[in-house]
Amino acid sequence: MKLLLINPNTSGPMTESIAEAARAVAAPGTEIRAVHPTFGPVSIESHYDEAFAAAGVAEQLRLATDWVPDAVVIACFGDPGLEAARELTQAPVLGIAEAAFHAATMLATGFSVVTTMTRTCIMAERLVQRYGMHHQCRGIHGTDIPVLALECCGESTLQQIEDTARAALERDRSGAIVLGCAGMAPLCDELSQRLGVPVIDGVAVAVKFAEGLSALGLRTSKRGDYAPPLPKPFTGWAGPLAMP
Ligand code: 2AL
Repeated sequence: MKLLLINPNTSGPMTESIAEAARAVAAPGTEIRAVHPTFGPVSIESHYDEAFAAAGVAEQLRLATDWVPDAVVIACFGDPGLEAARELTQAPVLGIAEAAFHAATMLATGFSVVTTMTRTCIMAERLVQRYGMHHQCRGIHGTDIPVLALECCGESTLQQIEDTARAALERDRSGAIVLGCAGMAPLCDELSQRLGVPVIDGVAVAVKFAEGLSALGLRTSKRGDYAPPLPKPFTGWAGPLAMP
């Protein structure tokens, strides 16, 4: 199967490390193409960043005409542009936050999220509510590690995430940790070993869910609001992204 992995931020090195984490768990028959938008923020840490990132995700789906994917993964914890992406394709589209939350609820009665900047905790909280996960999500904890610092993550950054996760497990009485940034994907195995509880990286989980849905022949519903967007002109720089 062909899996389009979209990193909604425009960092090349982060796109590569996310792709590596995705390929490490992918089945032998899964071909992963990793891309990022041609415009927008290098990291996504605010509503403003997210607004551009959502358009960037749509751009990358519109560009995927010569290589039509069987499934799509949006690899940013805010799941920017997820529902727009579902309008644009029949392939299943998975956001890493939604995928990680679902996996966590199957592995523990309660989970905690450990993320990057504290300000993004509020954004994650709203995502949890939108997905109806507020009964199982017991806490969201910031480390104040900027997203781009995860590109070259040393022991002190890893230790900071581990310490925050340990405190979260204790304080929230949680059974699992959800990693709140795609840039944390390469750290998942090490953190799992250190913490001794399920540590869920949404990138890995979304790849496996995508493979499963695709293998079952399940596609995004085109009945209702995930039907293709109505054709109309777009103006200004967004002109080329208009639906014909
Ligand atoms: C993210 C993420 O996954 N990628 C990015 O640029 N920002 N999310 C986050 N909470 O830091």
